[in-house]
Amino acid sequence: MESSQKLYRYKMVLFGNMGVGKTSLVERYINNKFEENYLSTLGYNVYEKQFFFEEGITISLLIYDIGGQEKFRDLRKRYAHGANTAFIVFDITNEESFNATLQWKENLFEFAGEIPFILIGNKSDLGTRRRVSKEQVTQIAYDVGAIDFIETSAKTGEKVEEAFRQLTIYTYKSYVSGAYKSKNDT
Ligand SMILES: Nc1nc2c(ncn2[C@@H]2O[C@H](COP(=O)(O)OP(=O)(O)O)[C@@H](O)[C@H]2O)c(=O)[nH]1
Ligand SMILES: [Mg+2]
Repeated sequence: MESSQKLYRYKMVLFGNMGVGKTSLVERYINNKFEENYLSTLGYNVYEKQFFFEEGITISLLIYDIGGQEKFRDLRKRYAHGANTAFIVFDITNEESFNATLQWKENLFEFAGEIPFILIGNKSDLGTRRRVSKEQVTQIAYDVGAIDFIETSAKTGEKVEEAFRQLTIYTYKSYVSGAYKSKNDT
């Protein structure tokens, strides 16, 4: 029995337009699979992924994936309540989803407080249909105060694990250092 094993648990949410690939990213990370079509779900699903960080420290990410009713503000509010960390996701082939980034950040902060988040440009496998330049993304990532910007493909799996891992570690480090105050502490 490991008596000195400490478990740190954080709630993560994903914000971004419908269709950008939020559910697909979660499915890829949790189950390592990709399906072209998902049935809309009501409410939200919760997954847990534990990450062995170092001797004696395990970080658990509770990943909340919002379902098809995500356009409703009340649901998003319930969904985001108490979240510690987030992805804000857009689709690199969809300009409208990119232009919504600032609004998503404001919505996230309104419901969850000022929590750390990574900006994700998903569908990197569709590079030939790219509608958003890396320069534009670097700028908006800076403007909204994202920890980082990562381009992923839930379809091929490119950078998906890295993105979740990076968020997990950054979240742990920032809450432990006191840079952010965990809602779960109060
Ligand atoms: N080519 C490609 N399609 C993707 C990717 N991620 C998601 N999709 C597709 O985009 C659509 C919306 O994905 P979904 O995960 O349901 O988006 P959500 O509404 O943000 O949860 C689905 O048809 C997915 O198969 C990706 O990385 N590449
Ligand atoms: Mg979804």
